[in-house]
Amino acid sequence: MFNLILFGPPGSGKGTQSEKLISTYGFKHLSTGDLLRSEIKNQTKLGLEAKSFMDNGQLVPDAVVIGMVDAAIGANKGVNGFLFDGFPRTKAQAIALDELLGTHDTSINLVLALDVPEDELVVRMIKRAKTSGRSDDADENVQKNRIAVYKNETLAVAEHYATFDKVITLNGLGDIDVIFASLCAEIDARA
Ligand code: B4P
Repeated sequence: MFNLILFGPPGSGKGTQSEKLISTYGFKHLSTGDLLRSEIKNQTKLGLEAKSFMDNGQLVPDAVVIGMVDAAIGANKGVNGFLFDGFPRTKAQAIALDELLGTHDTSINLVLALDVPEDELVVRMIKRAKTSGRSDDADENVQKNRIAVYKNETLAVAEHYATFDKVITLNGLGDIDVIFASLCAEIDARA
């Protein structure tokens, strides 16, 4: 089993590259952003709770997200590996993920971090806002807040996995297929 975290700031292309990686490697895709948006669409209690955090560019509380991931891992026993996209986003989530995977006798093999300059992130989110229908894309202040939250809370995830020598940082700027090829090279060297 090979478990991968695709890491990076909001708008760095995690979702874009995840789609390509799952069709090449057959990972089970676990995007907490997608799971949360599905809960909102279905107007579940969890979705209603998550929406106000997401609309403000804040993180949804750890306990809510960890519970959701626990259920998703439990529902997908026997897969070849997970691709975690947008999770973990805090050190507490990273520690919880390590424990969860441990109970299934597996662990994170690799963290691939996409490096994209801040001004490009904003450009991408403004562009995505035209088609995504996402309320968290539309407002520039919300985008700035998401980047600040990334710096204050999410960078600690990369630091956590760096202590286990599991992080590779790649250029996330430029042609999508070139970035994809560089991600594949790192996976192929280890899988
Ligand atoms: P997410 O759904 O995870 O989304 P994201 O970080 O905004 O974007 P991503 O990096 O996937 O970028 P994309 O490929 O779309 O999070 C949304 C919200 O959910 C969070 O703010 C938070 O509130 C909540 N949430 C999610 N997970 C959570 C957790 N674990 N804990 C707490 N809260 C959580 O790319 C962006 C755009 O750029 C696209 O339009 C794409 O077409 C374009 N693009 C991609 N690659 C490009 C390239 N190389 N060049 C030019 N454009 C490119």
